[in-house]
Amino acid sequence: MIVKKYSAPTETEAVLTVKKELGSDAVILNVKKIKHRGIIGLFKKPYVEVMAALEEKDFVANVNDRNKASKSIDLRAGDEAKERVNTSTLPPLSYRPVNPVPQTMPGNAIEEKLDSIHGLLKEQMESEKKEIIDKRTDVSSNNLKYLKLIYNKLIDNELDERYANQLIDEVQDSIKSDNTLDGIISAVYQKIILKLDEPQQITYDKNRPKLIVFMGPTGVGKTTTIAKLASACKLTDGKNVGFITADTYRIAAVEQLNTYAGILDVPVQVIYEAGELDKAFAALSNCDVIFLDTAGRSHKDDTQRKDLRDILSHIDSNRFDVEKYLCLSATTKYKDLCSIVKAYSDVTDYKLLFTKLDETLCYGNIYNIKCLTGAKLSYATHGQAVPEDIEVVNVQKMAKQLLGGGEG
Ligand SMILES: Nc1nc2c(ncn2[C@@H]2O[C@H](COP(=O)(O)OP(=O)(O)OP(=O)(O)O)[C@@H](O)[C@H]2O)c(=O)[nH]1
Ligand SMILES: [Mg+2]
Repeated sequence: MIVKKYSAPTETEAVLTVKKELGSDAVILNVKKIKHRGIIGLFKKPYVEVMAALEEKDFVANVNDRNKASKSIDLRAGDEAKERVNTSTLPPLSYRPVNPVPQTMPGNAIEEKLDSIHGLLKEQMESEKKEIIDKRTDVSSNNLKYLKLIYNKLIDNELDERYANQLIDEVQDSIKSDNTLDGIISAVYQKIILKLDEPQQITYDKNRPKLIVFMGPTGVGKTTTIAKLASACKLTDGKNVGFITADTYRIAAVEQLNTYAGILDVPVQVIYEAGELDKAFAALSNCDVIFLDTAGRSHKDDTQRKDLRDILSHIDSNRFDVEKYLCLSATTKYKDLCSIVKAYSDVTDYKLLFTKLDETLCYGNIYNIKCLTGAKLSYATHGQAVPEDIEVVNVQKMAKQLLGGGEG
């Protein structure tokens, strides 16, 4: 894994430099605003430091692909930018940071919060009486003890053993034999962020209206989440929004969406079967963004699942820029989540949207389901309040939580 720091006057410039140098697969590990210290610092403008990482294989591929004419850029902390970035030649920038982690630590430390994880693990190590036994018992080194403690922390946070082992194995392969606890925690932290990948959010296509389909089990928060996102679409992004509900199984469901539609002043169409979709699309022909709310169904019921398939097969992807979100509650048991995603395995290209993060202390299942499905993460909701209780998944925060940093 390649980890590099880039500094620039603004976050956008720093991220553009990352994308230019490491390519669009690079993952932003951290963003911090740096103020110059001392009296001289009062006269200097603050700058932004971005830490980015990339799997080595991607880096090699990017280097090979990179235009030979492009010169290297030295934007180390404190240095003046030696070359301005020509933004017109860069790959598309999909990164929009949400809640960057506040930073106060200077220099090389990766995260202020990782210190507390370090303390936590150290304490645990001191109180650890029993011998650490794992498949690598024959090699006795501090590294293995540290890795074992980190492994236990990940399991405590409900990471599936399979994924925890995979993480530890990959980190073990990449660390030096005499690493410090800090170094090892940082390596695992960075690996988790790379695995969680850059979360996706709603994008707009200039040429086609957007159709956003919400799927998922009963009661996970689909309709509430639609209201949260629709509010941002309309009020922040200034889009013409419309709603379609296919949830006619519960009288209250139509009423619920109608209530949100009334508050937001957006039109609603109700459909009873997939065949009525075209009529609904025609009625919403002036909308830039249409949210389609499907009925929450038992993933175990084949007939109910067929209704969703009918709806999806009726959608013309040439006419609409379609995005599908599979809503899952972060409070659902891992075994049930596995069975739910299995039931949706024939639906292609969906994004994962996790709800009810406020009702759990452990986010391991989010990591597990991300790894299991390979689908991109998107938003996470953390409460019932509309529109505010939603954000794009903050992978840095999540990685810290998985390592025990969110405790207390
Ligand atoms: N604590 C918490 N509650 C939430 C969150 N999102 C939604 N809810 C609540 O979960 C309940 C169900 O929400 P809905 O939006 O009706 O869920 P749904 O998936 O549309 O349900 P069905 O249409 O019946 O399948 C409501 O009481 C919501 O207020 C969240 O992030 N946190
Ligand atoms: Mg609903």
